[in-house]
Amino acid sequence: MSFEYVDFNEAKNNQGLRLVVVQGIPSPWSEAAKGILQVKSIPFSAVYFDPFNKEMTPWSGSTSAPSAVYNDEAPVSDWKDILALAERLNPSPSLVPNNLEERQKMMEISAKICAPEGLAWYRRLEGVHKGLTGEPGGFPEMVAKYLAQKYGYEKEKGPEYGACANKILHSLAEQLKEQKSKGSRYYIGNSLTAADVYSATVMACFQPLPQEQCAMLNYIRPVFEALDPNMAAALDPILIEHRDAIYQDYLSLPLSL
Ligand SMILES: N[C@@H](CCC(=O)N[C@@H](CS)C(=O)NCC(=O)O)C(=O)O
Repeated sequence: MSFEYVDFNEAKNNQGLRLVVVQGIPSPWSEAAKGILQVKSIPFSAVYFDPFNKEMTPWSGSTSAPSAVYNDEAPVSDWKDILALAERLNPSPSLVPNNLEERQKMMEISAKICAPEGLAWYRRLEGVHKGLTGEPGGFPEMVAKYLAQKYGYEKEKGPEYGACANKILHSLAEQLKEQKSKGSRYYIGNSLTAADVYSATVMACFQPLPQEQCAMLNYIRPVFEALDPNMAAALDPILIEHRDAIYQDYLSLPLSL
């Protein structure tokens, strides 16, 4: 299912579901939100997040992206709230298991990827640290400064960020291997859940899809591709195999950034 981009005024004046997304970067939270809506065939229009547009934040309810604004309801921007909104707008196919234990496990894995102090969070701070300390593979300095003040960068923790991300990569790979040994290619049970979508989309921060499929800003690609030896070792091939299978079977390519 495809979607179209509209400008801010059109988005504001429209009804239905409007999704504010990051432009030119496969930002995991934005790509996961698009993916979840597409898997569930929920129509939406997308609008690019503009941190300089003073009218955008009061409307979207967030200083970041994504945000989902449905009709005249209060906007939602937390990944859990966007998932809950999608489940409400179209319960089927459900990306949240019915079984309580499986649901808890699914939310636990998803939080490891999306929550503050999760995988995407630490990977971003790792790139910020490298950018601010002049190490290769970091965000350009201006971007690093912007992200540092916005997303909780602490200089003294700089060297730990990569190790924290690696630990999570390791636990995700372990979960996929355990599932594989039971004959499943999904994180939970035997069918697609939101955890699969979050994992597939966050891999862009470690091994983005080729430019033909993921036409991202040229100064961000080297940052997302930069892997020090520990991170390269933590990025188990099963994570990329899983990503490729989920994109092939459920998500849209090329990405629309
Ligand atoms: N709202 C998300 C987090 C969203 C987020 O961190 N968005 C970043 C992605 S890099 C963003 O909008 N960055 C662009 C900016 O801050 O200008 C959540 O559920 O925690």
